[in-house]
Amino acid sequence: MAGEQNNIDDLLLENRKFPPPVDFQKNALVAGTFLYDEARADDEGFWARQAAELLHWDTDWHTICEWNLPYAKWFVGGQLNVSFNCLDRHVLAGRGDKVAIHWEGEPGDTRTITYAQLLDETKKFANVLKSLGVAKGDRVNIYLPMVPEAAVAMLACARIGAAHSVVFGGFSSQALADRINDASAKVLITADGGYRRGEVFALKPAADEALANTPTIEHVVVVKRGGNDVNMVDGRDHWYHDLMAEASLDCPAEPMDSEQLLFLLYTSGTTGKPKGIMHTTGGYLTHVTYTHKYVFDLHPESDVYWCTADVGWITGHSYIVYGPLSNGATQVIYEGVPNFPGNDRLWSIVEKYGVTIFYTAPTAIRTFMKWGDQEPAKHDMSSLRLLGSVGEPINPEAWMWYRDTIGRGTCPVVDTWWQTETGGIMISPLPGATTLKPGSATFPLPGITAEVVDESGARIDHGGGYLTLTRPWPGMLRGIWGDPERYKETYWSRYGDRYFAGDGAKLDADGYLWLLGRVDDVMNVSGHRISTTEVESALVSHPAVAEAAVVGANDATTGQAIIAYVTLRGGSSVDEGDLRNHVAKEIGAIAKPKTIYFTPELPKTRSGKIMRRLLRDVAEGRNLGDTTTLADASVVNELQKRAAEAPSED
Ligand code: 7RM
Repeated sequence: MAGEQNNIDDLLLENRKFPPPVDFQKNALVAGTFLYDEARADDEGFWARQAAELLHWDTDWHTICEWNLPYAKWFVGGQLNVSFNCLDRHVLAGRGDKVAIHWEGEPGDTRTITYAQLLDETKKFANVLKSLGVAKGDRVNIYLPMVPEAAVAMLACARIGAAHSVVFGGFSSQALADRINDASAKVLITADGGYRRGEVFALKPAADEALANTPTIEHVVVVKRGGNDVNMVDGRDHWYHDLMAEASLDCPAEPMDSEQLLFLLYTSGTTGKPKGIMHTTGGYLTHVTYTHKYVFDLHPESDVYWCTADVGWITGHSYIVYGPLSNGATQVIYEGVPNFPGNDRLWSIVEKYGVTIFYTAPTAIRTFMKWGDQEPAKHDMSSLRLLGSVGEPINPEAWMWYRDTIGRGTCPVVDTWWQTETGGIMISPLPGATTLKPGSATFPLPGITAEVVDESGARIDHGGGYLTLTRPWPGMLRGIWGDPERYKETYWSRYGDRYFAGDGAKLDADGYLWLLGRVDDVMNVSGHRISTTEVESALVSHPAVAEAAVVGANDATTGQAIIAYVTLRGGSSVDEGDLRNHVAKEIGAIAKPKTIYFTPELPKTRSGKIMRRLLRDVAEGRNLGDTTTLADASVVNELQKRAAEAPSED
């Protein structure tokens, strides 16, 4: 309950537990506590061992970690090349013919790309970049659909020490121009268009619009994918295939300093201009290689891994490009939407490629629930052995559905908490070692220390509060591009020398961590600080509900009142009053929504996060703020219309 400390209430009680299945444990990389024990005894030594074991270094480091709060440097003095680690070393070890990428286009066309082929493409494209004047330290913008060239472009930048800045193919020309200008990028890599929901969407025209206001761009490389007509500006714009036909295959990987800038990735945040999050070379690659291996219990010789993210999201950087390739994994990359041509597209891909490890977002899982159990039932998905989740808190019922319906009731589910800023996974089970609880990200990984603090910054060991990280970690952001003050202010000012993630979290009696959503979204009802996550989970635990978003809207009596937006499962219906009572029964009367709106869709970002800020605007009758990062803008217009029409409850 709300204490004097003004912490976040702890309302939801979840008692189900799932120890690692015996079969899974038999072959698991980690089945006991040894990694935790080692890391607890000496975390820097632990990370140094990971860096040495998992990566190829051209020069050894002299200092594991140099920590001048809030700036960290890792493996100082060490040198390595990221593309060498992701490609050359596998080929040199005789694994050149191993499939790196099973790529499936939305229309059904496919490409199979081995490590040797990916290396050749990367070397050639690195030479292309050089021929366009790109040098170490420069920035290159990437604005592509989910085609293999996106990975090639990123790896080619890494090979020559240029930093990439990937912008979601779905973002507007204005968003692209802002990001190019903030980074002063020299080259833009884009495509004519890509496939989405059965149609070609044009990218080059959007890029052209941006390019009218991006004075630093000297050259544009255009990948042919959509086949749509494009305008090519003489001298500035070049077809990827033309440049590649001329490019030399000779491009040795140059050793880079461990702290060489690897990429910028912009996070939109809820306020202000996008922040260019900076990631560097040695620490980042150590972190993503280590987490990809152990969290997904990767057996590269037999696993087929599939992460459904877009490369424009940090998950695509860390767990499609860098982590899996560094580990020599075989993976699936799919270009399109999950419901083309039918709602079973993903499951047909699982069956076709024999996917063993599947990593997706809660928003996708709840959408699959909405579409119904008959879709996965059409396919043989017995190859799956491990499931992962990332991006938002996963409601316990969605977790159970995922495990039961996608994972046959036997696959462990790893709920992985992390951020663009953390670079890689921070809080997650190890599937062969951790007893799972549905909806809990469980514990910090070996090498990571996370603590929950109260309003005053004091550590608490039970109940709700604010998630902080207490020690530097290798994949941590190195700053915000061009704005050191904002870096300090955003992450390092609220709780002394702790990193503040901006998320609420609680610890249960067994020490399990439960993420409670962004603290900016926490609702204040009659003095109770209520997390959006817990009310949403209570709503989703009703059998008729697939997805829910709640917000606190100004209320004359209670300060804020809970307004819920609910999407039902296919073929289900429920009475609003019954649903409100269901929430009261699950987590208490204080958390009962005042009003529930039923809606077929919720407003989401392109990476699938619910945009509660917009729902709050709708609920309080305000004009909508920035909607440029919304996946489908028509959703909020529809909700606004209904809010204006709806009689208010009570
Ligand atoms: C990887 C990614 C970061 C924010 C983070 C949280 C939320 C992500 C989980 C989660 C609960 C999770 N990077 N978040 N994963 N919340 N459980 N497993 O999403 O920069 O785009 O977003 O996403 O609020 O702070 S991100």
